[in-house]
Amino acid sequence: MTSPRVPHPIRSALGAGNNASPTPEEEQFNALIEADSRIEPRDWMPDGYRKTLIRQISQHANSEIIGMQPESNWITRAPSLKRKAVLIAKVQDEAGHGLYLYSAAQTLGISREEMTDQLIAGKARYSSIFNYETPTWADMGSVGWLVDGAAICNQVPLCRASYGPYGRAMVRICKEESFHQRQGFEILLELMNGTPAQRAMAQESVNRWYWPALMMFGPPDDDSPNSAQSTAWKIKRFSNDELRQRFVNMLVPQAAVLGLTLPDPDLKWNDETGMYDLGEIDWTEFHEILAGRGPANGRRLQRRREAHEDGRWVRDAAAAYSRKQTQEMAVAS
Ligand code: BYC
Repeated sequence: MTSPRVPHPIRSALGAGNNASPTPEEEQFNALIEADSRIEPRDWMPDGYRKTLIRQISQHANSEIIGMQPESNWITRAPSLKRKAVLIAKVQDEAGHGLYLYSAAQTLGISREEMTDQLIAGKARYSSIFNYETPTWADMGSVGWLVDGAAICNQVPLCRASYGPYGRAMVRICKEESFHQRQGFEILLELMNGTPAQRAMAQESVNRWYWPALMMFGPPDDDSPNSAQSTAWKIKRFSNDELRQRFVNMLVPQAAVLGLTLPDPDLKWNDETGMYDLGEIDWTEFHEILAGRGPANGRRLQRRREAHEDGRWVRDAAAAYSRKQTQEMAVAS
C-alpha cells in the first residue's frame, strides 16, 4: 500500500514544467495552504483547485441525495413505529447534508440548477454504494453500520479540508453520520439477539454490503488520478487505501461484538504492520458501477428525475412567492 506522491501546491497548480514565478495571488494562496489555514470564497484560487472542489463537493452532494433512495424504500415497511420515525429522520438528515453541500459548491461559482441538470442527465457521479438494492430490513442495519461507518471514516478528515465552506459543512454532517452509524449498529444488534432467521438475515445482508462499503473509499492509491493533487491542496488528508484500512481496523472489533463474520477469508491480523491484512477487492464490479451498469443505476436516476418533476410546482411556487416579496419590499421602501 503506497501513499500518493504529493506535489507542491502551486507548482502543480501551474502545470508541470511551468517555471514562471508565482503571482502575488498565487503566493498568497500557497501560503494559506502551507500554513494549514482556510481558503474562503473571497480568496483567489487556482482554477484547478476550484474545479476539483466543484467536482468532489457536487459528487458528494449528489451521493447524499441519491443515497436517500435505498433507505426510503423501507420507510413504509419499517417493523415498528419507532423504527419508522428513526428512518424518516435519517433520510431527512441525508437531504439536509445534500443541501449544505450544494450550497458549499455554489460558493465556487456553479449554480444549483447546473448541478441538478448534470445529475439528472446522468453526467455527474455519485457514490457507487447507492447502486445496490436494499431487499431486507437488515439492509437498514448494514447501510447504517457499514455505509455510514465508511462515510464517517472518509469524512472526519474532510472537516479539515482546506476550503472553508466544505470543511464547515462536514463538521455538522459528521455529527449526524455518527448517530446514523449507531442506529445501524443497533438494528443489527437487535437482529443478532433475535431468532436464528433474524441472525441469518443480518449475516446475509452484511455479506452483501461489506465489499461495496470498502469500494466507497475509491480506487487503490496507485489507480487514483486525483489523489496526489487533492492531497497537495489539503482537500484530502489521507489516501483512499489509508482510510479503507482504518475502516476495517475499526470494523473488526465491532463485528465481534455483534457476532457477525466479515465475509473476507483473507482478513487477518498482521503483527508486523499492526493492522489487518485484507483480501482482494473486485475492482471490476466497481468499474462496472461507475460505467452505469450496477444493479440499480438506471432506477436510481429514473427516480431522481421523477422526483425533480414532481417537485417542479414547489420550486415554481417558492420562486413566485419570492418575486412577490421583492415587489412588496420595493413598494414599501
Ligand atoms: N463512487 O482519483 P480518485 C453518505 C471516482 S454519502 C463513485 O480516487 P478522488 C450517505 C472519482 O470521483 C457519502 N465514484 O478520486 C448518504 C473519480 O472520478 P472523476 C459520499 C468514485 O475524488 C446517504 C475516479 O473515481 N461521500 O455517506 O480523489 C445515506 C477516480 O477516483 C468513487 C463522499 O462523496 C465511488 N465510491 O477520491 C447514507 C466523500 N470513488 O471525478 C450515507 C467525498 C472514486 O475523476 N469524496 N470515484 O470522474 C471523496 O472523499 C473523494 O471524492 C473519493 C474519491 C474518496 C470518493
